[in-house]
Formats: sequence, C-alpha cells, structure tokens
Amino acid sequence: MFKKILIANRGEIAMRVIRACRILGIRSVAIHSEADAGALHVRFADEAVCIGPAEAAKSYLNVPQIIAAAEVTGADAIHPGYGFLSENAHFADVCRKCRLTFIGPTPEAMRTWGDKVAAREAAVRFGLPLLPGTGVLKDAVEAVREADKIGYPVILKAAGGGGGRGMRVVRNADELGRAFDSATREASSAFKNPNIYLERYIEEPRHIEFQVLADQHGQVWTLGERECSLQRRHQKVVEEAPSPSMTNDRRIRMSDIVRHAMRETAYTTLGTLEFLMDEGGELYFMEMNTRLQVEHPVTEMVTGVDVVEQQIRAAAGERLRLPDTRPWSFRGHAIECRINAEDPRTFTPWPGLITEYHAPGGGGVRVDSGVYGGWRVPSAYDALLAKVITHGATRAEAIARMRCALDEFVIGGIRTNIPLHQALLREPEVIEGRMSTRTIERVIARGF
Ligand code: MV4
Repeated sequence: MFKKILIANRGEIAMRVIRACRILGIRSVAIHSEADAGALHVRFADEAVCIGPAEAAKSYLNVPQIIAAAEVTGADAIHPGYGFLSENAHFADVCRKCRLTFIGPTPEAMRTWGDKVAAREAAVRFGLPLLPGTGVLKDAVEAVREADKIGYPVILKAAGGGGGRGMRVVRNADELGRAFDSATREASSAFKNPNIYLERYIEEPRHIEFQVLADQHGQVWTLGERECSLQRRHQKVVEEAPSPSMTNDRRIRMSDIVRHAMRETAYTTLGTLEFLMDEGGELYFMEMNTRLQVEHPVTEMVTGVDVVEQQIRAAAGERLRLPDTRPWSFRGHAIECRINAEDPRTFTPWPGLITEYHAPGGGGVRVDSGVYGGWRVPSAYDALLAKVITHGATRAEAIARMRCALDEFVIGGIRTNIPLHQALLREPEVIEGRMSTRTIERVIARGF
C-alpha cells in the first residue's frame, strides 16, 4: 500500500481523498495555489505545498510543479480527484515515467475512452448498446447520406468533445451542410480535433450512468446506476441512486453488459459509463468518464462501499475483497444536491467572504464540504462549495430528509443555489421521479 499520496486537487474532493487516506493509514500531501493558502484541504492534509498563483493553468494544472511537489515530499502516488488533470493521459504518462502511481486507469484506457469515436468503436466491439450513428465523417455529402439512413432529427458531435460541448442538433437535410461546417470549425479550435460524427437525436432523454470498479486481477464490480437528469448547461445539479426510472430487469441486464465490456478491455480502478435513456426506457451508451465523479457519494450510500478507498486499493495493486455488491441489492435511496456559490436564478458565480456557516446534520445526512465560515471563496475556480447527500429507506424519505437539510444549511455573505434546490424538491416531476434533462429549464422559466 502507498505510504503517502499527493492530492492534485482542491475543495471538497481534496477533503474527500484526505479522509480516505486517513482511513487507510496513508499520509496526505495537499497542493494549493496562492489563493487557496487558507483553504480547508490545506489545513487538514498532513503536509501542504504551494505550487503557484491563483490561475489554474499555473497551479492545479501545472504538471512540472505538481511532480516536483510529489518528489520533494516523497509521495508515492498522486490522486487527481475530478476535473483539472484527472482525465489527462499525458499527465498519467508523466507520472508513470517519474515512478509515481497515478490513481486511475492506464493512460491507454484514458486515451481510448477520451476520444468519442474510439469509445464508440470500443463500445460496439464489446457489446454496449449504441444509438444508430456513424464513425468520423469525411464531408457534408457523406453526412447527408448517413443522416438519410439514420432518419431526422440527428445530432452532430465532436470526436474530441464530451460533456455536451460541440454538439449540433439538425432537423433536416437543408440545415446539415452548414451545421457540418460550423461544427468542424468549432471542434478544430475548441478540441484541436476537427473530427465529427452523427447520431440519432433523442428529444428529451434521461441521463443514467453506471459506476464500475475493477482491480488489476480481472475482478469487475458494477455498483449500480445513478440518475443525473437534473442538469443545467451540462452541469449536474441533483443526482440520485438508484434511478427511479430503472426496472430491476434492465439494471441486471445492463450491469452484466457493462461488467463484460470492462473485463474485455481490462479496465482498472473507477469508471463511469454514461447512457441516455429514451422515452421507452432503452439505454444507449454515450461516453465513459475515467475518473472519480462528483456524485459518487450517492452510490456509496446505497451500496455501503467506500469507492475512494477501493479506488486507492485497486491502484496499489491489491486484490479487492468486496461483499457481493450486485447492484440489485441497494440499501434504500440516496440523493445529492450540489451547493454552488452562485445566484440561484441567473447562475452568475458569487465568490466572496462566507460570514456565517452552519452545516445540516441528523440521521441519514452527509455533507462533503470544502469551505468554512470566515473563508473567502476565490473567484478563480468552479462554484462548488459543498454537497449535501441524504439517505432514506425509500426515495420519499431521502427527499424529506433533503428538504430538512437544505432548510438547516446556513451560508451567509454570498449567494448560493439552495433556493433552486428547494424549488426543485417542490416540483411534481421531481417528486414523482419523472424528471428529464429539460426539467430544470422549465422550473427556471416558470420562476420560483
Ligand atoms: C445526446 C442527446 C440527444 N441525442 N445525444 C450531452 C452530454 C453528452 N454526454 C451527451 N449529451 C447529449 N447527447 C443524442 N443522440 C442529448 C444530450 C443532452 C444531454 C445529455 C445528458 C444530460 C443532459 C443533456 C442536456 C442536453 C443534451
């Protein structure tokens, strides 16, 4: 097992990894920017190294400085958290060359799943269900010919994109030529990869994702699914496990397919496979995230597995010894609300001094926070302050506990999106589990 882990991240996820290190008896090293000198993760790690100015490109994304900090402190592994360098295959290569264990999959796996066209090809080969679609398109003429076969509406996507960036919905052949050209141009400049492909478009999908965990000895677990349909501009706002729209039958079938695909590709550590669900409940593979995700706590609460602890054990080469985590034996239901420093109606970021802070508590309530009262939220990073996760025997109980927790959460001095969460938990679509990726925009348009 590792003796010391450097955490190449900040905020609540750095705190989450520090906790896992403590449980495993591993020393932790925080890195931080000048703007984060007083941050919570700096206070709670065993050691801390300042690696640069506030600007992420010069600190949390600064590969030479991070490697130097690991060497100076004698760390034997690096945990990248999410965002920043977590899906950067080049960083994983550098770690390997410097004999530091990157806590994640191999750089090869990161490259395959990071390229959307390569991921589609791997998905076909290993039996994951896909929407009708194409490989890389040569030109607009080929795009029109393929779209005629698939049927309109279709969606153009960038091979180098992901997370919703660089997509174009096209409703007829007349629009396709121009959309092809503008999507190609945008993909070249945004992702340095002009390749685009086509897929049949689903109008009002739900976002369902499966959590996988694999060790280096060929064992693969599927820790069930999460429902993440409540999003705004491709940012998730509320997540839950299990999905209220999933039947047990479909869950078992999809878990088996996912487990088989991960075994065939010799995938290791944690991963998440994103699917779209259509109106009929069918699931189609979209993309794979090769990292720990923000919303992992809902899976932890319904499976009882500490996924960060297991991720670290798997990266260290341990043979994982998990209880039988067949996903159809969930324990109750869990919901997570992401608490952001932003105006709840306009989503304008709202950094500043936190003058008052009181976190909720009680049975079935978990708060993963990266902040404290008296700290100034810097403007240089994303707006996520904390996550509230509630658990209950039933979905209704988890929601009731979340309502109480949100009412108790006091964050003074800045604006937060707590009022948006309170509105969402009054929304019939949400209460009845009928939400889609369009629900949030409807709630905002109606006003709250
Ligand atoms: C789609 C789609 C409809 N049809 N693909 C956005 C993120 C990326 N992972 C996939 N995305 C979508 N792909 C087809 N063929 C609709 C979306 C989409 C979406 C997906 C999940 C969650 C929120 C979303 C919001 C808008 C669009």
